[in-house]
Amino acid sequence: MEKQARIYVAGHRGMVGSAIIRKLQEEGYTTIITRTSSELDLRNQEAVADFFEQERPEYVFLAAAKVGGIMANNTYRAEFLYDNLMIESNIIHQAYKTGVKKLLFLGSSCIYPKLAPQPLKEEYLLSGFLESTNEPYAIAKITGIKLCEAYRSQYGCDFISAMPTNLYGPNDNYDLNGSHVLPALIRKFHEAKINNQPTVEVWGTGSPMREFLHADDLADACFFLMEHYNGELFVNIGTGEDVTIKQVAELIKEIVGFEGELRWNTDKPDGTPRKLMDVSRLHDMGWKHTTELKEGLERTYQDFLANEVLYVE
Ligand code: GFB
Repeated sequence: MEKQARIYVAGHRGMVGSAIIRKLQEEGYTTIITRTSSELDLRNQEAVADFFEQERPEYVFLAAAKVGGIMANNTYRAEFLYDNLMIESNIIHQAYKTGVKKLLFLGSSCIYPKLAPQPLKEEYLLSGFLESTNEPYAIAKITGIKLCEAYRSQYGCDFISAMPTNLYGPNDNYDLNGSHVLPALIRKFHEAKINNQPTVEVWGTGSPMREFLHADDLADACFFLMEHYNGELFVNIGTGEDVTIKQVAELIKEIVGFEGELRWNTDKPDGTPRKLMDVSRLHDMGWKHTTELKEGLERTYQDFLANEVLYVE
């Protein structure tokens, strides 16, 4: 990508999009195009068509999506399917129509079958049943991958897809009903410490395993792929290491300095037992993450403290 290139980052206010913007700015890109959701409803086909006609982006990072943790996925099943299908269909189709040079679509590790062998290799896609709590989101993300593949094979578009593992970092969602596990636990332990509560409720059994990647590492990998990859097969992005929810809960408890007890609520779902990414393709290309979990969580807790008023309305 030339430094003056017109780059559209869809979803720039979210955790992923904002990390991509920081990375592009750091690299000296000067023409970054953004729209808030109130300026442009990405579910609206006509509005997206007008936007692409007017702005004519040359490169697109498709980081806009309706996202959330296990409860949000399971509760708002219709929106997780509809909103995500509309957003990605509209953007990918208009990118094709207006001759975008390259597009990167971001998916999720939940595209893999619930009981796929570990670690998850890219070729395990569509080899078994999905996990039920996030099936609508996974179906939408699988569709996004297939859209990129189809526009590539039929029209020769350079559209690539990347599948990040579970993410965390600045601008995460700290709403306890909608958030993922790390921001939820940072907030719960912090508030419990401040209010001298004896216990904190943690969901599920604690036995599921998750891999966590810092959003800045993800942005770095997205930039790397945009510069160096133009294959048909999507690419996993992760650290290649995972921990149990119990281990990560203990780690956050220690970082925040909460001294009470954890109370496991097994009425809440565990979700997928394990979803560890096989990141050997990305490693073979020459990219590796730099932020380890403990350091990343310490930074994230500092960011939470600095922005608590913004993050917790
Ligand atoms: O991060 P999380 O919501 O999403 O939950 P998934 C991960 C694990 O942490 C589950 C447990 O086993 C939860 O039961 N957990 C423990 C908690 N305490 C909490 C808590 O207070 N809040 C939350 N949210 N979880 C999502 C998918 O799955 O991951 C999406 O639903 C997407 O589609 C995303 O793929 C990356 O890892 O289970």
